[in-house]
Amino acid sequence: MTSRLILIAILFVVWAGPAAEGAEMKRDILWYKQPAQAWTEALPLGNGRLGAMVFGGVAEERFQLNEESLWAGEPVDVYPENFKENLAEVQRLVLEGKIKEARAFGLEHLTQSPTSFRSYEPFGDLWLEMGHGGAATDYRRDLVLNTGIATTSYTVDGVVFHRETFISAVDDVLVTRLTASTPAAISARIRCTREKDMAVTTAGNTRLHMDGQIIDVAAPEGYDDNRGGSGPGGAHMRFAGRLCVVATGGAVRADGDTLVIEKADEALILFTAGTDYALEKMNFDRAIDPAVKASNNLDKAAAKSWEELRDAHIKKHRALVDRVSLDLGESPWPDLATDERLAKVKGGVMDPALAALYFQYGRYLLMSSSRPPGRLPANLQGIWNKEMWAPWEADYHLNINLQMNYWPADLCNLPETMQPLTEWLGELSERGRDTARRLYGADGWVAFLSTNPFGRTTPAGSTKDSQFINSVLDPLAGAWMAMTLWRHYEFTQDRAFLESEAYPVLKGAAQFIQDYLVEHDGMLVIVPSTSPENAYIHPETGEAVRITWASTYHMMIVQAVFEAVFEASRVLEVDPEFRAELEAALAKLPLIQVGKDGTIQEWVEDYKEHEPGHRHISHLIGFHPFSLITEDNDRLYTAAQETIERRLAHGGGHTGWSRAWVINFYARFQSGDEAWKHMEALLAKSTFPNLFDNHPPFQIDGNFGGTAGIAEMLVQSHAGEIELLPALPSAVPDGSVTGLRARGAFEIDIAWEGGMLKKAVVTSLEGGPLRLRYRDTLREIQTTAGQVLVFGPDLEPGQ
Ligand code: FUC
Repeated sequence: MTSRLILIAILFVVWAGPAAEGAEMKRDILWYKQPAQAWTEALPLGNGRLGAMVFGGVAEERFQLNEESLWAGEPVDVYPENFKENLAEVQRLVLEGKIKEARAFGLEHLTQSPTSFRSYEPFGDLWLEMGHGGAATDYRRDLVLNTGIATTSYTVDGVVFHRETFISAVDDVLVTRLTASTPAAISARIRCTREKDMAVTTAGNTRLHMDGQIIDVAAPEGYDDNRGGSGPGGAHMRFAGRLCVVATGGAVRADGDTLVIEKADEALILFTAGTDYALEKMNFDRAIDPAVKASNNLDKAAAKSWEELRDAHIKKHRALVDRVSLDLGESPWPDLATDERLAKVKGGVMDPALAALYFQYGRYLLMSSSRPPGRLPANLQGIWNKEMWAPWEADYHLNINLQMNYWPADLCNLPETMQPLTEWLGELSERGRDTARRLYGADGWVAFLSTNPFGRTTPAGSTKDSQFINSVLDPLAGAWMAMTLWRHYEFTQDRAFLESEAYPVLKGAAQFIQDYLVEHDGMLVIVPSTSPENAYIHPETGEAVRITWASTYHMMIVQAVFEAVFEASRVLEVDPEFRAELEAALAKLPLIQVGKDGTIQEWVEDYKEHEPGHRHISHLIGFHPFSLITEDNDRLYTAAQETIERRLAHGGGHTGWSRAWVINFYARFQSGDEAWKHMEALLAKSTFPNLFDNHPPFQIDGNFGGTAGIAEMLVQSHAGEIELLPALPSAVPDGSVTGLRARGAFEIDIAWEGGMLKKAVVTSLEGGPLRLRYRDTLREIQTTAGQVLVFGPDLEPGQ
């Protein structure tokens, strides 16, 4: 047998092996013909808590490791004195049009050091220095999204080597298995490294212990270096990693701070890690010993065989992944590697199958970075970060980014990814209640632009200026985030969730807003206000300024939150008085204005924008992700279209997430071809070889926004109906999707042909009214829980 045939045989055996895998499984695979040279070529694994980037090296394998809670710093909040009184002064100045004075006064009185917090950190790197040489043939590495297993295989000196790695959500460990086509061929040195503050020791001949406590690093250039809390040597987070090797044949021995595998037939390496972070405290809990936690975890996993670990992992993984399948047609280059196909798109030839892969990858990334055993939501980089000070701290940004991360959660049938977000947001809102009271004397809770696992709910920013402009001026960022919980209820109809988890958070957001609103000219408005992160040209001074009152962005959040809380309280039959107050307040909100250029006015006056092509398109949140502007309102709908066109004409959509938002906008405009054009641009301009979104730099929101955008081309349910194929691109005339979800708790399968609906299957998960639309046909049916309805091309009942 040639080595290639052996390789194929091994691949087949491995593939056909586990009973958990059905023969019918369609495989979504990222694959490459060479090892990753850069981090953005490596392949991500994750179980919601642990993350790894697999490089697939030959002479040396590298797993760059993450643990979701490994953050520098500690809880630090800042409470400028007399905030409420000084805010009142800023409000007065803004309403009198004294913007410059308002800015100077606010900057001085509403900010306080430390303005910033520290960063999410990588755990370190696990290296496997292979005993064989580096000259390999028949190289291939891949990531099978359906199983969550990354595989590297190659031949050196006639021996086929094979490495499979996954991170199990069942056993909470990273598992890698090394095999070879001949006995006694596995020799490797195993090292674990981290830039700072970690001791590595061996325990016996088969274990590595990594123990540490974070030591501060310097803030990046441009930051006010005033991060507060404990500095160097202070009380930062403790962490530990535990690794063991189980070899078959040969020997394993300790050598300094490394382990050496000698001439084994096969070797299994298990790794896990933990910290002393406790979500309930949003702080360290020194009663938690991360080393004990990690060791216990490792011991349990090490008692299991490779097959047991792998089969349990695959079963759990597939239970989520398999819910949705998507076929957008064949790739023009089915035999090319993923990076080669991406290069073709960059060269101007779209690949529909690559878009479908991107979609499944988005689902894969969300479940890998936000699900139990994880407790924290997906941050700006999901869970994957290699920098000791990550861009924007890899924090939670609440003025689009964290929201976008969860756009696919329900739509793409991964409701369990909402769990960490829900719990974290619940804890955050508790901290935010204290802040609302202390800073504003307000009820409810507040959170600003950027926050973290330590529950920062006071304004933050890298400098005082950014603390004031991005945070102080945007106290409704948390309220926008709360709407994600409302959407989860809309999709699931889970009343218990609404009652115990969503409603307290939503109501608190509405209470804060209620207290923060100011009566002005008979209207209720937000003062001061801003529109993330854009500026307008002040008509008198000609300067670019960002302070205003009643920005469209803010007033849309107010309306959306009030309407959601109104509806939620009605569903739960609670708070009738509060509901009446909200209703009265809703009647006093200013109407959305259309500017003289025909666009939705971003600011309270029809100012000239400073950056007409700005990446943030916040004045359209009423259109998407909210549905305050729908086709029913012709004037605003047309203005929303003009808005996006104007942004794009001036270079908008140039960052990954901004482009992803544009895809969603066009899907909502039912312009499938435009949406597709921007999907192509997302791949061509903002995607790395490992299909990570390139903001730049890597930022995961674009992946999630793009994923949701593709789903929104196929099913929408924001306007009181479930609409099938609302924005089907003409480039995708034939295809199918199964398992998407819609509001009202429905699961949707669709097949289409020649650009037309062929068949739809709607499963009613909870029972209730179904309003199903395809083009001009609307069917209204009362369903029962579990009912499966089949429809033909004109939505006539079929089979
Ligand atoms: C906001 C955006 C940037 C980036 C950062 C994380 O500041 O304007 O584009 O996404 O968040």
